Amino acid sequence: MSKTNKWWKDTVVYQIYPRSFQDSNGDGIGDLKGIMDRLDYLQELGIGAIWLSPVCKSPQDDNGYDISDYQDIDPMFGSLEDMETLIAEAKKRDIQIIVDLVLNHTSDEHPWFKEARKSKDNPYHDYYVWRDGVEGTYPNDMRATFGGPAWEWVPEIGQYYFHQFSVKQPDLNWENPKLRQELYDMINWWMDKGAGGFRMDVIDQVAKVPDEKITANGPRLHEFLREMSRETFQKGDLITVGEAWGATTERAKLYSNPDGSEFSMVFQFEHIGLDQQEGKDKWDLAPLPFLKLKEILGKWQTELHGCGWNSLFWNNHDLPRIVSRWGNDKEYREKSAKMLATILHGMQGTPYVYQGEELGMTNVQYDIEDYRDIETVNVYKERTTSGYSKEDVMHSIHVKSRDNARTPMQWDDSANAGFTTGTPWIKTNPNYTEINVAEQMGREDSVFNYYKELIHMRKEYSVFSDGDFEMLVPEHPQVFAYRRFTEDTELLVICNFFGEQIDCPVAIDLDKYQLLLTNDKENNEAQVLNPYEARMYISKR
Ligand code: TEU
Ligand code: CA
Repeated sequence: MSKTNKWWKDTVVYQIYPRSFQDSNGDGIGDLKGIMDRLDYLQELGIGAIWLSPVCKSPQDDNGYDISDYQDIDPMFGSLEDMETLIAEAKKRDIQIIVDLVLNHTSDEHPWFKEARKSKDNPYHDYYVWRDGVEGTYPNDMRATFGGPAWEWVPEIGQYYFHQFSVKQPDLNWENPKLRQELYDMINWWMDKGAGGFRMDVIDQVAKVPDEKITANGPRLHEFLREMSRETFQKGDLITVGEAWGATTERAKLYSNPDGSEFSMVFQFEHIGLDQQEGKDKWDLAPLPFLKLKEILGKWQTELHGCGWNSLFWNNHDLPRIVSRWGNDKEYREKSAKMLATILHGMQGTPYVYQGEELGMTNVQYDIEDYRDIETVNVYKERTTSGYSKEDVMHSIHVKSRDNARTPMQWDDSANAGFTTGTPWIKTNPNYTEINVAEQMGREDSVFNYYKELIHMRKEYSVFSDGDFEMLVPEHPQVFAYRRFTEDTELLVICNFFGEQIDCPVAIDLDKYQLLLTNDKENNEAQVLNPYEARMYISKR
């Protein structure tokens, strides 16, 4: 147990993307009953919480991140009763359910928006962000994340509404205190239902000021978040995590202030943009600057120590698979997947495992017809009509598409990977016959069993949650190494990030340390690192 006694400091969170996890009724879409059937698997892995991507009622324009009823479940996933059962069944296994709150926008099919667009004096009008204008002349040139202008014309009332994402995701107006109260009531309702925590979608964008082209980190952001926390989270013992693409360490200290005034932690994305060309977007690929990766992760470790809390993740439903991205998904797939896990889980913070990451699941290379993600479909259209070659665009999509993370979970080598008896909503990665849960659970040296060990170690040694952090050999071009230390224990993590054998640049004192975990049991030469080799040492007592 960590010194500060916050349960979420010793736990590992598992993210489920419900539509791709487990289908229970053969319609090809994962659902809540499917998740219930797999709770024993998650308990075996050792996780303490599940972050469920949105399951509320939604037209599914953005796979549930466009909510039309915050207080009901989409029939595609089940019923409210199923959700209550899932929360209760998970609790029996000491697993909390983290509900995904999409508070920056709703669906355009949400009753609030349907009212809001009726007239300027409708009581719900001011729940959203409107600007007067004339058709064809946008209030300004802001663009939406999924392509096109960020403004949509509503002829009936002669106004534009603001949307940072798709046209079907109108932005909520947080300047309106009535709207904020309405959201808080809804959050409290989920707390009464037994939610163990919340993940907050693009929370750094709620305090926008469109006239000044401010989207992230608006001037009233932390004022709003403190109010929300006071009115809701602080009444419970929850894990709360905000998604904040624009977070700096300074801001993260506010978000994750140990006084509990905002959240438990945020997802920060500073390292996530490293393999793209500067000033361009995610599709404009660049090699990973390894030294920069170390510098950034190290900075977050030292700067938040004692005055904030990190979330640790390589993957989520928006990101390509880490083993394909920064590891090697060919001959060193298992080894590099374990190496990446070692780096992440040894650091201070709460680790997140995205479904399938614990198997070393990989990216896919589909034809454009087989992609389902709105962002991918739109960028293909946009780029192929604006001069990029089809080959270039498809290459970027293969490397970065969000659908890399959204292919069905690979349970076994039966048809459709055991995900569904019907036709899956998105094609299964053909490598499921080789990479799947059934195969890995039965094999001692699998990626699954390695994750399981990492998760258990965190519970056993408090140095994982409490220890100070020191980056070792920061300028070394191949090795990611660091030590963690408390008054009585030291943890030493050494990883070869690349595929060549090298001399270990860190001197390992074997009188002082004992090996805790390795992905290369065959190597007896402490001062030689094999390709993608990862080791964790702990000081002897
Ligand atoms: O993502 C926030 C976000 O900014 C992403 O759209 C990001 O820019 C993109 O994925 C990069 O490729 C959150 C959710 O995680 C995402 O799934 C939603 O689509 C988005 O918000 C809108 O709700
Ligand atoms: Ca289903």
